[in-house]
Amino acid sequence: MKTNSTPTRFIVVAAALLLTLTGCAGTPGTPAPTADTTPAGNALTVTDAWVKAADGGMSAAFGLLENSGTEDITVTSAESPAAPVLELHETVANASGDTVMQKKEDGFVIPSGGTIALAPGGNHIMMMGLTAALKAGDETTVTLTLSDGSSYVFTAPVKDYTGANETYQGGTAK
Ligand SMILES: [Cu+2]
Repeated sequence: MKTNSTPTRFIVVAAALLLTLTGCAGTPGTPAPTADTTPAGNALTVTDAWVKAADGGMSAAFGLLENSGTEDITVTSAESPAAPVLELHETVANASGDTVMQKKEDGFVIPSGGTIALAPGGNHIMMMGLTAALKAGDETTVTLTLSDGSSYVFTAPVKDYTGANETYQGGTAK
C-alpha cells in the first residue's frame, strides 16, 4: 500500500500543475508589451497636401512630411485611387543642364524630428495614368508605405497649378 500511494499522489499533483500551466497559456490576455517598436506611421504627419489638377495622363502630389519620432522614416512607395502607378520622384539637372525628374530609388527619407517638402520643382509623388480627370475642388487620398511596413494615409485637395512642368527622364510629362 505504502509503496503505491506515494507515486500516485505525485502523478496527480504533477497533472494538476500541468493543467494549470496549460490553462494559463490558453487564457486570452494582454500581449507582451512592445515598448520601443512604434510604427513609423504613428510618427509621420503630412500637412498642406495637394494634387495638381490634370485632365488625364500624369499629375503629382505635394505636401510637407514631418517626422516627430526618434528614428528616421523612409517612404518607400505610394498608392492612390487616382492612378494605378505612383512613383517617388526627385527633380535634378541632367548632363545637358535641363531640369528633369526621375525616380528616387532610395525613397524619401524624413530625418528624426525633421521635415521634407514635396513641391513643384523638387521632390514629388508622381501619379501616372490617371484613372479620371483631377479637377480643382476634388480631393483624393494617398497611402504612403514606410520602410518598417507601416503606412500613412492622407487626403489631398486638387488644385490648379501651372509651371514646373519638368521633363520626365525617359519620357514626357504631359
Ligand atoms: Cu515626376
